[in-house]
Amino acid sequence: MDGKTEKILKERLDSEQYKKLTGLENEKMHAFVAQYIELCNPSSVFVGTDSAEDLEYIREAAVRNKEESRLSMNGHTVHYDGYYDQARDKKNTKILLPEGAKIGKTINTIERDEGYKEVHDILKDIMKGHELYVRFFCLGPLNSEFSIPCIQLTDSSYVAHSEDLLYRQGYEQFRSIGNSPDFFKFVHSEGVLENSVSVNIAKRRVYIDIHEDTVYSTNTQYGGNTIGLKKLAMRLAIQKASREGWLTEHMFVMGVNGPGKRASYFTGAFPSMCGKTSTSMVEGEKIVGDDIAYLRRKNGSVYGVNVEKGIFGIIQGINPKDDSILWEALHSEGEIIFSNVLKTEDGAVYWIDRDKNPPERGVNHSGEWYTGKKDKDGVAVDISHKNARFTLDMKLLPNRDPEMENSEGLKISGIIYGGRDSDTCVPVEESFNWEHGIITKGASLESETTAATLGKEGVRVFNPMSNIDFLSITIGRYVADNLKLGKDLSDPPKVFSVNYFLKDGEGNWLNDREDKRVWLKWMELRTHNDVEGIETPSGFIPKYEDLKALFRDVLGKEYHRDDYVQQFQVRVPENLAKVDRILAIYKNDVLDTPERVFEVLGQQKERLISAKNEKGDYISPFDLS
Ligand code: SPV
Ligand code: MN
Repeated sequence: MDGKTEKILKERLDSEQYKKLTGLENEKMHAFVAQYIELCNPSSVFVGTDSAEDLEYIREAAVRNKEESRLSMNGHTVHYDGYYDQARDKKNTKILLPEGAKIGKTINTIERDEGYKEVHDILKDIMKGHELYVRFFCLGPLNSEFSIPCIQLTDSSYVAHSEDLLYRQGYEQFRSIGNSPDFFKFVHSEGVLENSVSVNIAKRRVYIDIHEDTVYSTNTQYGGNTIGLKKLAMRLAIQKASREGWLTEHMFVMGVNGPGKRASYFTGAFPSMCGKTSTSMVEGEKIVGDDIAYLRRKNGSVYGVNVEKGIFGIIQGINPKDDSILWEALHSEGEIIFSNVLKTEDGAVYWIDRDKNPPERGVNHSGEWYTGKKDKDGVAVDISHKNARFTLDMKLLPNRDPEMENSEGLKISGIIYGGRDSDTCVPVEESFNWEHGIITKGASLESETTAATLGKEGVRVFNPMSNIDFLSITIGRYVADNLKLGKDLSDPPKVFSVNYFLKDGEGNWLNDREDKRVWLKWMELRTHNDVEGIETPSGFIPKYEDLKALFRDVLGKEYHRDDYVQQFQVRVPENLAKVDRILAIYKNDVLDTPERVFEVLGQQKERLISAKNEKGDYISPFDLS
């Protein structure tokens, strides 16, 4: 290490921490730690290895620093983010780009030198009076071609603690890379705290340096803005994947059990609040991961891994009937961080729609809370925040698939795209082939806004592969990378869409929440060609007989013909409108749309028009087979 680095580290680290840091011989890592200690100026520095003692230190620090407080159940703690710091800050999240570089208008950017100056000014002395935690993690399974070593600097013990639950420890992984400069770096500071929450929200920034693989996050605590390895690392990993020929996806990974002892792996991309975690957690199947996957071409197929090992999940609505496994885990002893929920006097927690007996008072993200409370703008304060979360290591879940640590990754049989769609797509459909699936399902994904998000309800938002918030490359290049992943493979995954949100003309749901368990089983059977599909203009849908049998076997329910027809009829006008909306976006808003996108969407449109001419606007599946 150079003289300046050595001087800073010797001065600012006690001998034990110095020994841990220099136990890893990596010059670039040492220089990075020294640079940000000097700039951020913490009062002390703690370096974490993978040891149980070091994990215990972080756990205790989170309580000592009052970023978390203990609940009555053993291992449970609660953390609060500031009232105005409850979600990802899209406006202040920017990619640093050299002058003149372009990545399209959906991605927020700032000129690199200007961004550096701004964020370095904010970081100056920001950790005064705070302890800095230096932590090592690994994205993806250890010792694998998927592994990406990471270093996190943060002055939040809550962030460090969350990462301990969510990511594989990486001190030893770092040792194995020696002096390699190839790792991701994160600098986070919560800034000045009052009542344990960040107060300088006006200086909240998430700035992403895709050339140096570094992300800076300031004056915020909410996990989506601060947990470096989660959505911040995704931007770096999407760049890296594009350079190296693989994919970083906003996807769960799960094993679906088929006949006999067969299990087939699926990945699934859904925008936030569209049932992604609950799908990956359904009863009877196995969870590998609920949020982020890396996918690679291998052995004539696609292999995937869960980038994480824990879940940072939405808690609103979790109830014993629909989420039996999570419900049980959230009510058992074990290390769980609840965030932005209501804490009652007896140290229990409550969230929106937990059950029908909400307590009348307690403490939540707004401070002391009581029924009818309004905030300073006169807006009613819910019992918990809509984006309130739980954080746990998946080892607390009985349905966790131990194959998640397989360093080879898992062979993916199917990829699922799902969004919130009240009137267009059928509940489940298989595409004709990889290219058709990527273009008409993944790259055409839309989701309707809900009452839970700001603005008007029911507005369709374009969200290709549910990854639009995290892209650090142009949409055209990203779609081209997706097309390439499955091209000419002998055994590519099948590509499906699901839609849990269909409504009838009166606004009633056409499906129950548990029906997704049937769609999963049908997709599993299709990946082995065990059942036939019915060809429609937009893909293959299930036959009534097959669903009838599955509804009976999986849910013990009678499935009626009328329901099938209502759910699976081809809605030609709505599908045509969707193709036109998507074509317009790729024509007008995307800089570098691959030509195949126009061709494949154009063919879909022609198929829809000829079906309409032959059979009318709404076509029963019985008129197709
Ligand atoms: C999501 O919103 O997609 C999440 C939570 O998984 S966050 O970490 O905020 O991205
Ligand atoms: Mn997510």
